[in-house]
Amino acid sequence: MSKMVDQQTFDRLLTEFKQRVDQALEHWLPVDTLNPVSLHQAMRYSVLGSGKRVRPALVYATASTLGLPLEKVDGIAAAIEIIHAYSLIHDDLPAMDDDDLRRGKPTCHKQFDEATAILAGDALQALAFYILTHDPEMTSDASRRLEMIEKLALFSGSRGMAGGQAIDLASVGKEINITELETMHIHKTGALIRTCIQMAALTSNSISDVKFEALDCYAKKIGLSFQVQDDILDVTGDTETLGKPQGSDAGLDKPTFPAIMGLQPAREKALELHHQALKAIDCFGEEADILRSISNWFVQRSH
Ligand code: GRG
Repeated sequence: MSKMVDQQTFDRLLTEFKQRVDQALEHWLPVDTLNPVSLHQAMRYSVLGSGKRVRPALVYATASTLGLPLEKVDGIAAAIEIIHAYSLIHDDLPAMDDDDLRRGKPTCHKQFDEATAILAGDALQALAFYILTHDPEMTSDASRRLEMIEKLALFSGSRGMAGGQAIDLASVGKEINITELETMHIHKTGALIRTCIQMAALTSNSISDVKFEALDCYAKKIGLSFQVQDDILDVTGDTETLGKPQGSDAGLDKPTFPAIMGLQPAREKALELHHQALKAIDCFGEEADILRSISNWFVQRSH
């Protein structure tokens, strides 16, 4: 019977995934002695070091579930983490959330300056697509490579993450209902999480449509549970553990799951989404236990 991996194995796998993607990121990021030095420093500052590396973990866990060699997805994991880093840099800018702290350090525009932070985000976004066009391990099939590039473009653009951010900014100070809140997060956070799983699955030459759909359904559920837990932590977490100011969403008058439905119902919703995610991948055996554990991590995490 399928279950979750034990905590020790889970911690070991997460460390292994983090080390793999950190190595890939180091490989693809320009060195900080290269001109323009401050731009390259800002890119490296925002990508390397801390960060939970949730999205790379999902890429590797999907590859592992499908029995694929992890080298095939190093480039995908790095490209998605780089898109994530760009989104955080831009999200923190004065024109957006205007945050001073990210991952326990000054935000990119505080450490450097606003123009450098904007350019670092822009350059990181371009770098992600450069990786996908150049990584030799991903696939030897040019049309499959194009399909992967299309996924990342679609899910990170106006019909995905950037669109979700636009909905988010437009909803500040407004009363929105739970369906509207979900729509915002399905785009803002969920789209990139779906990309991780879909892109990793696309490196397989033999995955069935049924299994692809099962993984995508799992991704949709955990994309939302991750965000519900994020909102809960904004209320219950502390600044030091979160690495960003506690209460920052409430402070910006942003709609959140606990604000709309109450803290306890939000906790129950996160758990329900976790159980739906587990059910979605019922068609897999113990090879998917790592994905089951990641879903559990998403709703149990404290930062
Ligand atoms: C600016 C185009 C653009 C998009 C920004 C993702 C996003 C959209 C903004 C981030 C704002 C935010 C705090 C969203 C909540 C969920 C989330 C994505 C949290 C940050 O991701 P983690 O927890 O961060 O994976 P680490 O630091 O661990 O990588």
